[in-house]
Amino acid sequence: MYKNTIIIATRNNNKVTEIKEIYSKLPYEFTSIEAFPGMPEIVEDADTFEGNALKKALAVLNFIREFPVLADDSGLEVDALNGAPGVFSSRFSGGSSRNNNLMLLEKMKSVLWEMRTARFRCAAVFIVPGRKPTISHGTIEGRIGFEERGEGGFGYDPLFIPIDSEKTLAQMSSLEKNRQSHRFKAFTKLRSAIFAEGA
Ligand code: ITT
Repeated sequence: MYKNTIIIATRNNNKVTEIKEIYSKLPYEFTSIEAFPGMPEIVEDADTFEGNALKKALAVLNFIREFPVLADDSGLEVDALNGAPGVFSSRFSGGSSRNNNLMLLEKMKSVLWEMRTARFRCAAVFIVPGRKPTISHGTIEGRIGFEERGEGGFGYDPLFIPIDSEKTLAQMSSLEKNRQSHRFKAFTKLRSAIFAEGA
């Protein structure tokens, strides 16, 4: 119906790679918004991941109009920081991902291992022109390490150690991360909606 093309509404190329890998067996072609120049900037000012994911999906759908759209809003919640950085994850330090990690380590420097619990959350949205959006959620529980470890993944991955793992997400292969991540769980739940909508 839509020539098998689905648009991924993110400017984060790491997310695009992960979503394509999670959906690698689906018979669709996934295209990032980078292929559509002139897209207006999307202001992510909702106070939930779901709200921001819906904003991204609808903004891209309204701009492109003819293809179904997938969007992802995600972030890290740290219990010792009362859930921060949360929806501010990408803007935590106002600088790069590296600066976000250094700032997180600094804020956690006196927090003991047992109290370093945290989780990544992902809200994923799928929307077909003229239909209601489908929303799903995924989380992965873990702890914040005492130093950055690993070169893989992106964002806070060098600090995030899943429960039952000794490695950070950044020390895992992309397949290992993508078997358990918040993004994997949220996007796996969306599969049936994608088929049901006949994208
Ligand atoms: P888009 O809005 O264009 O999708 P973004 O990177 O700004 O790209 P978000 O607003 O969803 O995306 O912010 C997510 C931030 O949360 C991201 O920049 C990372 O800092 C962090 N994050 C989300 N998922 C992550 C993951 O799998 N590993 C490490 N950090 C992650």
